Amino acid sequence: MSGWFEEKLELDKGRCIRIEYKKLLESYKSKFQKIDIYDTVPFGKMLVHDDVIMLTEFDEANYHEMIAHVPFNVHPNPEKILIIGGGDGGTLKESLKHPEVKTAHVCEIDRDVIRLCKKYFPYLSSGFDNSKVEVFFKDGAEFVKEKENFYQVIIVDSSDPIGPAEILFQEDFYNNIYRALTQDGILVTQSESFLYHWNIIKNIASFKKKIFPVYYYYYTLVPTYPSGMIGFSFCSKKYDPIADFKLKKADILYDLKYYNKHIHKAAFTLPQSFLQLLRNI
Ligand code: SPD
Repeated sequence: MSGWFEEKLELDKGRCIRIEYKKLLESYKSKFQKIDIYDTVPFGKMLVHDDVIMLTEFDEANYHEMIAHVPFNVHPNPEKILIIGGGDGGTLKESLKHPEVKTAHVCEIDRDVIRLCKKYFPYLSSGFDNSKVEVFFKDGAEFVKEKENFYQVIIVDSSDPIGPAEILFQEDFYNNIYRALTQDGILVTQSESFLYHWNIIKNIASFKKKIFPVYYYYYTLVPTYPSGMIGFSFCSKKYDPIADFKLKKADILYDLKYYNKHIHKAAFTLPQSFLQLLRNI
């Protein structure tokens, strides 16, 4: 049946996102969350967790290309990588475009996300069948505790800091990530909108800056997320995302909708008031 989906997460702030759908294709209550898949009028299929939009076919590339290609085009040899969350497979799909990646671990707490995304978004989740990939159905915060000096790149492709992903926005988790990274490792995390979420960003930036010698915020445009954009934290033990950017690697990437070498640099250019906020932390 058709209708309107409403994301009411920010209703207390007087705003919500409203998208018309042709059909609710599936609604499943997993052990961790409600997972809905809609066929929408303007944006193709849409994945929703606990009534919060995770992705649409229209703009998922803007998010997945930017969370993945930025760190992979900075690190010279990202052989072993870890994706925490990312059960839809979009981040994995983009990561596997980098031939240097030899081992890709995905730690997703909810196996039903992978199952349903394989059914409704097969073009996104094809990476799960790649022989370089191993999937762990575990809590990401627990998983990283077991690793030391192992991954060149870790990507935290999480939902918002409520529900199962709350722990992925806490300081202890980032201390463990630091340990799990190699001496020249890079971490990229979903870090909300610089237009709407200053308090969350201020909080996570305060401990990320303490833990990592290199910290930057960059962003991408995603019209179906609150404020139409979303940002990422780029944290690194060694490499700078602009000074160490490998232009040539960016040039040989294929099948892209959003990312290119110009966007890579532009994404780190931030509005004055927000820059000020980050400098004062
Ligand atoms: N406000 C929703 C933010 C969701 C970010 N993660 C989406 C996961 C897509 N792989």
